[in-house]
Amino acid sequence: MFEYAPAPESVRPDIKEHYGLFIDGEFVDGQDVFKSVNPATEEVLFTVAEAGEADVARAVAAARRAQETVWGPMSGTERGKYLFRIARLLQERAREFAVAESLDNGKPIKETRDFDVPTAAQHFFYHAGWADKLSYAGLGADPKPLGVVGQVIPWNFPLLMLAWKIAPALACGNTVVLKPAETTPLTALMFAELCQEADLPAGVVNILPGAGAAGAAVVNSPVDKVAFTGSTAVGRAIAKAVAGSKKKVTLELGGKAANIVFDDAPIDQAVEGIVNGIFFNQGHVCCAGSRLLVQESVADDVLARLKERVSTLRVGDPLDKNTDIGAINSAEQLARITALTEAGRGEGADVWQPACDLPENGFWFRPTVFTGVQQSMRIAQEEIFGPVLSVLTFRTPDEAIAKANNTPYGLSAGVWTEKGSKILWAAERLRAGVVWANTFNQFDAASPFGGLKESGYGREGGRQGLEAYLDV
Ligand code: TXE
Repeated sequence: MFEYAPAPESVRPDIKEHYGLFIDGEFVDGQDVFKSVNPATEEVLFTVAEAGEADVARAVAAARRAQETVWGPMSGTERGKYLFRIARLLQERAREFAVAESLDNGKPIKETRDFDVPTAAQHFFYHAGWADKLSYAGLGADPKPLGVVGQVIPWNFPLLMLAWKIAPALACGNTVVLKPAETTPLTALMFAELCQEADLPAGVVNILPGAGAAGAAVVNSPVDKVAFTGSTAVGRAIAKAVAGSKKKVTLELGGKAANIVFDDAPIDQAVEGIVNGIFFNQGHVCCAGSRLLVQESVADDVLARLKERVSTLRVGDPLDKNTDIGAINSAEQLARITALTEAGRGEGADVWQPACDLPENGFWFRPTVFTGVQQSMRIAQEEIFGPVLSVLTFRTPDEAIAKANNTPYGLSAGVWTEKGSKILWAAERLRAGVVWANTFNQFDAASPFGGLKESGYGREGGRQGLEAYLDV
């Protein structure tokens, strides 16, 4: 996608022993301190200040001042220059960010190196280009920023979710108070340092680490808009909290995507797509292809090839370039995955895992494939958010669509077939915000992303993503 600035392979990020909250351009103390742990070793990586209500209030006031006096009145051309500068600095420090993300999150370095960091940089480049062209976005002649935006993000793509939130908000002339997830604040804090390096005016970006209480404080503060990515339960609580206020809200929540393999699909290609769909990022992906729907006539063949392929996946050290599946992000998430997997066994599904050694310390889960899955089972309905695939079969295309749509979610889906007409037929019937055909997990800053049903509302990316940050 983008060329990296040359850097030695062994580059290590300069991780500080302690980070403060980033408010009004400076690192300051918070109400408390918490630890961030490397999920692959359980060692403490650093300590970080935790934001309380008073800190959030100070950050929102700083963001308000910056929005009204500097960032809002600034020309789009000038704002774009800052965003380009941020994008270039991210590229220059790409190796460092990739290693830091793998250490704090547990995901494999080949993913942070080839996906998370370059895609985050791309998001800033893309939105830098919009900053002086908002009147051409087809959203009205003179769209205005909303003001101060409160943003709460999850731990599965810490830097990328930050980019998805901050880049469009800033391009549109808003300022930001962002709370990263409690288990993965590192790259957000490094991004704060990068904002200083870019000479971004104080108060335009504020980063406030903390847990759910800090997130709730951001949601309840006098911001003009709330943007959230996370669980459906918290999304629901946020929608209730802002109901009746002037605050706008967009929610990107969970998913239970169907990856549908028809009998005329290119099977080897489909198997790669199934593996990528569920095992990318340990399955900590809202749009993960967590349900495989395979046509009965090819099911045995697909499953045999799938198991063979899954047996080759390497589980282990996130910093090893050959690792395919890294650490589970936290003990809590490991417990959730384990509990749902046990529920699948209990409900009578057949479980298969390849033999592989797991490191002694840290949080790990073997790639897991459930067959004999019924639609009513919890593993067919609930988001597991781990490397666990539930396989169901179908006989006719109509049955495939009915099964695919039979969950509370509607974020994404995949279709594998030789026939273009079947792709269009399926895409029209699938209740999902994103449908991939003969591929999976493809993202582009120019392409709007978001869900239907309990997967939330609003779009991120593309021209449509700007609408969430403008009065039009
Ligand atoms: O999510 P939470 P968790 C799903 C996935 C996972 C489950 C639980 O199924 O197994 O959610 O994960 C902040 N007000 N997804 O517990 O709690 C929190 O601090 C405001 C799907 O980690 O939703 C963090 O910053 N904020 C998902 C963020 O919300 C609150 C990504 C997400 O945490 C809050 C993550 C509150 N009351 C989990 N409570 C996706 N869509 O990609 C917590 N937070």
